[in-house]
Amino acid sequence: MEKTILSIEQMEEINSLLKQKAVEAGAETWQDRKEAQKVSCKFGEEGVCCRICSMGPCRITPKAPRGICGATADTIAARNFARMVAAGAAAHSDHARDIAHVLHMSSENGSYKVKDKDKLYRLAGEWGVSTEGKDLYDVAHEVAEVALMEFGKPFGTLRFLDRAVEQRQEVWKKENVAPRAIDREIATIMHSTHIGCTAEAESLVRMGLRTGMSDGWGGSMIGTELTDILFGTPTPIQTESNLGVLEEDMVNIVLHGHDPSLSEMIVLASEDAELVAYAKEKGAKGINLAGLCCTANEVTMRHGVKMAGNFLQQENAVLTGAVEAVIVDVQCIFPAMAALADCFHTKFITTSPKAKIPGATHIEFDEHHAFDSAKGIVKEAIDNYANRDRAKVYIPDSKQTAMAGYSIEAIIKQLDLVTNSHVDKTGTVKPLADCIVSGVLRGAVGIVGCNNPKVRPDYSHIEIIKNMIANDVIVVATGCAAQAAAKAGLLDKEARNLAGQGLRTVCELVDIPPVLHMGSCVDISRIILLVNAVAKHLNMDIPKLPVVGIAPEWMSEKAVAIGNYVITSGIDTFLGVYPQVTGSAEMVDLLTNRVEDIVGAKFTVEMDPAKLSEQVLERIEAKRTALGI
Ligand code: SF4
Ligand code: MSK
Repeated sequence: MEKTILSIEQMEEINSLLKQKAVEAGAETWQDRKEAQKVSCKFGEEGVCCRICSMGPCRITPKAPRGICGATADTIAARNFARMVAAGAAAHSDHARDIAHVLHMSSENGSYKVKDKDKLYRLAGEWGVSTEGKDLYDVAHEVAEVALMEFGKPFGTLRFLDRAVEQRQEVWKKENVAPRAIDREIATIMHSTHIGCTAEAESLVRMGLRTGMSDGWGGSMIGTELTDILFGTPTPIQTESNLGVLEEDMVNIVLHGHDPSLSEMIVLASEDAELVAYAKEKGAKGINLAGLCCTANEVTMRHGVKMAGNFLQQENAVLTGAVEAVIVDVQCIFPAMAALADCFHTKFITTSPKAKIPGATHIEFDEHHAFDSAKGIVKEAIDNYANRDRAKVYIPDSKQTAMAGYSIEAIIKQLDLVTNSHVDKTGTVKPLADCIVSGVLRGAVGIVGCNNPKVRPDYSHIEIIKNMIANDVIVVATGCAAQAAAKAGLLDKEARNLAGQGLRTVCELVDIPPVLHMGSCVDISRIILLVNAVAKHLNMDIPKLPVVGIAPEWMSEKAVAIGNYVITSGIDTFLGVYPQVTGSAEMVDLLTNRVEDIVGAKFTVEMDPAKLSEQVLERIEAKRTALGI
């Protein structure tokens, strides 16, 4: 046990050793910048600073309770919050749009091919795309076109809403939170928050719910489905995590960002015989890939690529002095990485026109010649191996085993291996539902989201996960939360020894860890669909289930969009960091109380992970009591 599970103190010790390397190299890190920022601006923190027109900026104080146009704290905080939802939904959904374009360019002889034909045909069936007598790629292209229409279709609501349990669909219709086209919802928020439009907080909150839904049941769900079709639906796979996955004598390439259309090609390129031989020619034993953030989750799930770490680990990777290249695409990339890389031999390579960073080496990734383009980028890393300064190298001796790749299909299959309870081809969630109803599992939580220096990094994730599993609550995780779990050894099957008796028994029977890695941030759509499948099986609306979402260390606008679609899906959501709305009592009341009357779920905010865990367990037990189970 001691070997597999790493304590937060052990993790922090490694961080301080690396921080020391930064000091020696004269490099600045996020800790220095946090320190330089001193206390956050109170107006920004509370969400009551408005700068959406040039009469402002206006800040709300007791002496100045209205902006120049008359906007109140409620209006300003609500507008700011709604715009965060719009930006988050845009980021996830634009990622999905790119994947749809990649599916549209897939071909038998091109770089991008269809890997999961069954899933493509299932989706074609769901969307009414005929397959009979058609070439596989004609079907793929038509499905991609239908997906692309979801972004801008003029009429109707999103297709994936039909997947939801009927009771939930009724709520969405009644409350007018069923999203129309994805881009339309984002544009509507931007319009409604323009000066002189919506001033009513509740109306903006409702728009946020609907726009969040355009992410969760739109962009993110499209992203996940089409990524599986292109690159394969994940199956359980063993990997390793933490900075110890870097190798002394290999070309180390760290992939960071989100879009698998780049990272999948880099994986293929790094296995290319010609490039491996080239790396050996340059004196290395081979090419070693490791991932950061959600790109790590994507390539781990499908190829077992090792995970270097999560959001606040990105600078640490460079500080090892052993990384030849950090290759990035979009989202969650510190602009500071360029200057940091300059203190070492590391090449910081940006590849997307959507995320150019001053000081980086920009090599635009060409999807039309994807494999060759990826090979060119990998070659840059190999050429840099000779420049590594051995005196600066420090690879921490810490490497945890982790299981990843738990798509819904994989979870159902894994449960069925033992229970053999289903007969139809696609399987059923009956075993999972049975475990919850019988009380062997008290409930389930999804733990997701980022790191945030406002709280002790990784501590909240790890503490909450440990508290959940010790109380027989199964955990599914995505994004940087999943990687915090991986770094601590909680994705190892051995971690079941930390679980309560019920969960431990389930883990032993079906041979799973107590924390299931379900993928990247867009893959929270997998969690939503799993919960939805259990609700359908039990024929009840989602808010009744003993299921909760937790984002202990969230920081991004994407996380705000996610929170909105998770509650609109009927799942209570606990946050470990306050949203910037506390300057408006109306907004606090709406998000933590009245929104429950609209969608049957609400936000709870608690920064202390022990207290948050207690509240989650209480909520789960209250739901069980209400169900009489
Ligand atoms: Fe000030 Fe109103 Fe302009 Fe905002 S919209 S900056 S509150 S005048
Ligand atoms: S990468 S959004 S820091 S989870 Fe998806 Fe991690 Fe949060 Fe980015």
